[in-house]
Amino acid sequence: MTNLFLPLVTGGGDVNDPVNFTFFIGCMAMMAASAFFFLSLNQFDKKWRTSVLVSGLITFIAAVHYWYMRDASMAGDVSNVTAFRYVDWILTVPLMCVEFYLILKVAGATKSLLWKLIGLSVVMLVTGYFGETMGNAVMWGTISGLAYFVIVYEIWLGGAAKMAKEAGGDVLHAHKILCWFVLVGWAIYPIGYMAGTEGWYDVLPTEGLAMDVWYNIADAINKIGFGLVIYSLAVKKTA
Ligand SMILES: *C/C=C(C)/C=C/C=C(C)/C=C/C1=C(C)CCCC1(C)C
Repeated sequence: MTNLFLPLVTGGGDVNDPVNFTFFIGCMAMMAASAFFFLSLNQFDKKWRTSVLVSGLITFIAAVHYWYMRDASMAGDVSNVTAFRYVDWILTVPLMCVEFYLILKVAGATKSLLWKLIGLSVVMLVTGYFGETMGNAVMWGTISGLAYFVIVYEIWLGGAAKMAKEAGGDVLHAHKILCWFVLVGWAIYPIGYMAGTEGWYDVLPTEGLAMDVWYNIADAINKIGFGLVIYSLAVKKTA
């Protein structure tokens, strides 16, 4: 098994290690999803093409970062994995905010809603990066978690929720599913963070899986699954 992959990487780590293995499979899944989204573009009405394009950009940006993270992980270069991880997120999470904005535009979503969501995600991610790289993981993680809760509030009960209700029908339905992704799918990330950093939560059984395995599983669910919700909304709206 190892020989099959070794020529492709610089490091020479063990592919059977769950962290390395999920980087390989995650990379492949993100590539396949990108091909799927990009090649489907022509079938949609112009208005919905941008949304599906953004789904493809999210998985494509992730695929490129997974390529590098896979290499860094095989080489045992943990700090580069962390850097690539957060560069990936700082690009893809705002694009997910753009997805919310694009589907709610029919109900009059404003740029201010978009910037609010983007601002909150930047706070969430920058503080998370500080927590992973500078110590004080509990403090930074708490600030990050607060920004995350405000995002959850905004889309479930705040301005975005009102617009989704106004839009109704397929848009409301898709918005609801995306809300569940953010509430449940995104909650996997703080679990991974707790598995990989030190704090009061060391007593919890989260250490059973390595931080990067949690993150890789979460990314597959949230990037590909989220994209498929947008895809199926575009299919319904085009039919
Ligand atoms: C495609 C990537 C996505 C959807 C990444 C999402 C990342 C998060 C929701 C991260 C959240 C964090 C916390 C809520 C607290 C601890 C630090 C983070 C950054 C892991």
